[in-house]
Amino acid sequence: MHTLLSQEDLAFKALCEAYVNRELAPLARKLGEIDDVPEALRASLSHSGVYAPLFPKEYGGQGISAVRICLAREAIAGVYAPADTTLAMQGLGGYPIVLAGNAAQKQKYLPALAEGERLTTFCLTEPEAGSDVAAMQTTARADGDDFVINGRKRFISNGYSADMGILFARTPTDANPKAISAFIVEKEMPGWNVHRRIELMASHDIVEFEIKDLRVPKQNLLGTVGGGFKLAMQTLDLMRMSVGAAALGMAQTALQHSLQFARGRVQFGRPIVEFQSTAFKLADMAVDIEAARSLVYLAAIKKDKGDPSASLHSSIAKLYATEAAFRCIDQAVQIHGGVGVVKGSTVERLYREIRPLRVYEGTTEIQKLVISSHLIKQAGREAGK
Ligand code: COS
Repeated sequence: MHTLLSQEDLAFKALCEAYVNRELAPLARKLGEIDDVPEALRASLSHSGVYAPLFPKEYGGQGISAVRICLAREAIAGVYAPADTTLAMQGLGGYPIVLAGNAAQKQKYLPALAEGERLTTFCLTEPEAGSDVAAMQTTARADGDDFVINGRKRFISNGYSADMGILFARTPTDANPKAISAFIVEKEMPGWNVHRRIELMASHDIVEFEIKDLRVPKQNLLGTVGGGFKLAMQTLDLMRMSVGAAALGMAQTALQHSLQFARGRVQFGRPIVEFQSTAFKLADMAVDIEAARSLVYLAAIKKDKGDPSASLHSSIAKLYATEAAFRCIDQAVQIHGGVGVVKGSTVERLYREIRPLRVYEGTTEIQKLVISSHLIKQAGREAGK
């Protein structure tokens, strides 16, 4: 698969892997499972260079590259999931500004995000609007020079640690009563409060926000009134395939640990790797990983080329890679036997960490909806020819 990558992509991949081995892995051992972004992690990520493919050159990045976002997530996620979450949120909260920000907004926010000086988040999901984004109930009402926002946002990753975020709210007009708009919000703005922190099966900075009379200056409207839904979808188009890349990184770690374990673990007088029941599991894992890698890189390459089928392929890659990684990690636990279910073992941690990836940024079932709707539209176009 690596033959598909350019020399520059391979150099970036090597940079990410060197950073992970040299700095992130020791930091992960020191910090352990965390539910916020400590200063040490913030600082480490900000000088690592991994944010660079999320931002244009003129704002401190190296140019948006889906391939490199995927390479960074693949290298990081299997070693330290909280670092991967922070990288992902910098993309989810930064890319809407890249897509729809005006010159002043880009200048104000993007360099600080590219530097890692500010952390951001993406406030889309609500208690009554998870898969069904259009059902959102948070509203923004124009009032003088501001919008006044009221509502709730739930399952917001890095919500506790982020300094700012992109917040989506309903802005009904006579012409479009269902309009949704996007706003740039900052932690200091009164009315944007963490209502509660949410404890997940694997430690994660994730919160529910209560938004009460949050006054956001009109200059913080991102894009056009009513342009928020498409902006959210376009952002997910870029980032969904990279969830697949993160899953791939986790599965790869599970395979490496399983191989090492199976070569050393002796049962019935032989290392268990010599039993076909183990060897076949390892082979199944390798096949799943290679297939997932192919789909993730293909989607990312299509995205970088501006291929119109990139959205379809992003969903295919997210769906396949997260499901495949879940299968691999389950097999890894099986190979490890009792050791695999001991709290604190690598595969036990991965087993908890992989599960949410089949849910967030669009469940597997939502990816199937997106994929089938592309197929149906395509068939309609062909029938109309
Ligand atoms: N890019 C640009 N525009 C898009 C788009 C995309 N990827 N996907 C949809 N749109 C547009 C459609 O073209 C349509 O435009 P028109 O009204 O001009 O025709 C509009 O957006 C509405 O699209 P659609 O009818 O498909 O919207 P639905 O309400 O049926 O919802 C899904 C579509 C289910 C795909 C969407 O709600 C979704 O992605 N849900 C999952 C949310 C999610 O991932 N949450 C995780 C939060 S982040 S951790």
